[in-house]
Amino acid sequence: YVRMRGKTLPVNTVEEMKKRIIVEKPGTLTSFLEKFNEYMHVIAGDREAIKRIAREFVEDKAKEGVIYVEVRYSPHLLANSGVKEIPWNQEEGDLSPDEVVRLVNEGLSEGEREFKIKARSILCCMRHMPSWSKDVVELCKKYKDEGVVAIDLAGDESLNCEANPEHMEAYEEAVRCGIHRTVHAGEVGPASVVKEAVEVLKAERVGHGYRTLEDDDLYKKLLAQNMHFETCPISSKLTGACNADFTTHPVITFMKDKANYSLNTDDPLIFNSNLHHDYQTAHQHMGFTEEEFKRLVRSNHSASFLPSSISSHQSLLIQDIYCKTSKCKLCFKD
Ligand SMILES: *[C@@H]1O[C@H](CO)[C@@H](O)[C@H](O)[C@H]1NC(C)=O
Ligand SMILES: CC(=O)N[C@H]1CO[C@H](CO)[C@@H](O)[C@@H]1O
Repeated sequence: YVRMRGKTLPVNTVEEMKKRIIVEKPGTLTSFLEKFNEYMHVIAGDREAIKRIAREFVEDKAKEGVIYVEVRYSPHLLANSGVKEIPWNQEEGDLSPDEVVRLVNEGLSEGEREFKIKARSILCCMRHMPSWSKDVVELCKKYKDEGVVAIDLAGDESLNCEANPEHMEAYEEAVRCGIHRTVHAGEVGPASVVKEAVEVLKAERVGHGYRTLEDDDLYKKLLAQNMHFETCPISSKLTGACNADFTTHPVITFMKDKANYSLNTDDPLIFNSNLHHDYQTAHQHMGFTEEEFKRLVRSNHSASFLPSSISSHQSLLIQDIYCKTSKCKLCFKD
């Protein structure tokens, strides 16, 4: 398939590819992000691949027992036309970010029908590409009723700490148009990035947010506001964002303080992981009890970016799935 498109990967088999991209030992966020260079040039610009990945993503989540998922991506990083600075050293082609969003929406919808779960998407601005952000918010507006629920700001916080004016304008527009907002912040960057995300960009959820704990005043304020933290335990270990010792993980502080937070996978492909692995880690190494999982799953859903009429209906379903999952001992084996 890869050869058909005239593109090459540096390997011959899936196993070899896995070896190249899977992160097994703690590294840095920068080295983790470099893994995308190994394969994104093959997927970006390919209509069939993009739609198929979206559909199969829903299939994977359904198999994990998830019934509602929000998945995030950068439309620009999958396009090869109509983008300032075409990514991954691709030749100019004819797939625009707008069409990427339509393809992903189609793939997710097909997956929803086939696997009977709900899948929504969040479009990412990239810290190092402020010139894309205006497009991103426009795409969020355009596809608001077709599966896109929010805007995000992603990328390497360790290289690009402060939000650029173009990111700020995009987030202002999102606020103005009622687009939900989340921002990767305090993953490897300092607490000041979290402060900016919340105070300037008006984020309603903070992606990761571990380093919020370094600023006690900010942390207390966010606790009081019930700010939501999207934590990703396995990811945080492998990107070096947190200490590899899970028993001292910031998520434990969030748990003890009854913060508003969720457990998420981040990049299951590169971490060779899934949601059960994150829940299991929390159970085995962070002292999470069944009570806490129940509280999490219930508050998770109130933090989803679905309209509230849909989300109250979902609440029962999520609890139902939680019970099934715990009975089948997937999360709690050993
Ligand atoms: C948690 O945060 C989300 C996202 O901002 C918010 O919608 C939800 O109401 C919060 N939950 C609680 C219990 O405050
Ligand atoms: C803990 C928590 O936030 N629970 C909420 C989950 O969502 C339902 C329905 O929206 C609310 O009634 C709960 O208070």
